Amino acid sequence: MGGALQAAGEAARAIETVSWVLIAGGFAIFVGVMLLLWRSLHRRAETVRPRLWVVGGGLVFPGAVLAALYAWQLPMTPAWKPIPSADALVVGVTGHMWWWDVRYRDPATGATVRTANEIRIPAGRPVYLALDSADVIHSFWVPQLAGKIDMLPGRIQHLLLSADRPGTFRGQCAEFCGAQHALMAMHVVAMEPAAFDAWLAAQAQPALPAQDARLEAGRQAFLANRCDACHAVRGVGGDSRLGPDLTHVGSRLYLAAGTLPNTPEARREWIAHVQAVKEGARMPSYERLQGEQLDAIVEWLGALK
Ligand code: HEC
Ligand SMILES: [Cu+2]
Repeated sequence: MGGALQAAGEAARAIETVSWVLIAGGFAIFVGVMLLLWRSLHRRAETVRPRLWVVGGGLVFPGAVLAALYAWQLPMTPAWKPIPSADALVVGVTGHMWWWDVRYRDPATGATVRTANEIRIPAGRPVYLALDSADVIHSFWVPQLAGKIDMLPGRIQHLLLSADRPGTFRGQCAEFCGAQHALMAMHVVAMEPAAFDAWLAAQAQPALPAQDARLEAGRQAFLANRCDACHAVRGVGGDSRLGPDLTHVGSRLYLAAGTLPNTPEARREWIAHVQAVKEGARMPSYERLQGEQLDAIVEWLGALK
């Protein structure tokens, strides 16, 4: 996983370099100003030439520093600017209060492949993200891979990122977007290219058929409780986009935008007590769902790999 400050992609590394230069330069200038202050306090009798200090220290010096910094960082901006590249993988991400809808194009059929809250990418390949929002302004930020960019309703913003190596990189919505803004995280999982291709091919498939009577009971309970009014499970029912696509929810690492690890206990907790786990989330708590029925749904969702 690694800390948020460990850059794992080209764009993030450029930002890291610029940050360190700005911090070091800012510190050096601060020390210089403090030395001047110290000197002025100790040599009261010295006559100064105010014009020299105002023009030199107030105009020429900052002008020269800013111009030099600008010239220096200019060649670096392509590293985080989206340059359309034939090789790039295109991924669409839409922010919702408070989760992420994620879309790929199936290379075999051209059909849209939908998932949520987890963005898998092939390591070493540029990824071109098309970002927008379904409601308020969100902000897409995976610090180890790239800078942050706002996700706006009705407008597509672009971000180019790449991961040097396989790994899991945590992202977080970085624009206050309502009560559960803090629980709007996501994970970018960089995989070996062959593993990624296999993953995408599997995600493009409809939901796995229920293998036994218990899983079939879970599938029926899901439909009987009208979970499909908000959730799509391809091949089972529902085409609503009010909630995350659950076709392969069992293959995800976390639930509800990084809120809970995807374990059977957490799925049970989530479904029965959504409003205790993530108050205000646009899904009702199913407290009346108990015992067998709840267990069956929890197991069936886990089997949707
Ligand atoms: C009114 C719409 C609605 C209904 C009905 C609904 N959900 Fe949800 N569900 C949501 C929304 C919205 C989220 C995302 C919440 C968030 O993370 O903020 C969600 C999240 C989830 C998640 C986590 C998915 C992920 O990608 O992390 C699971 C699992 C889930 N719901 C299962 C169910 C089940 C099972 C039922 C029926 C018993 C159900 N939902 C009924 C709207 C709904
Ligand atoms: Cu947000």
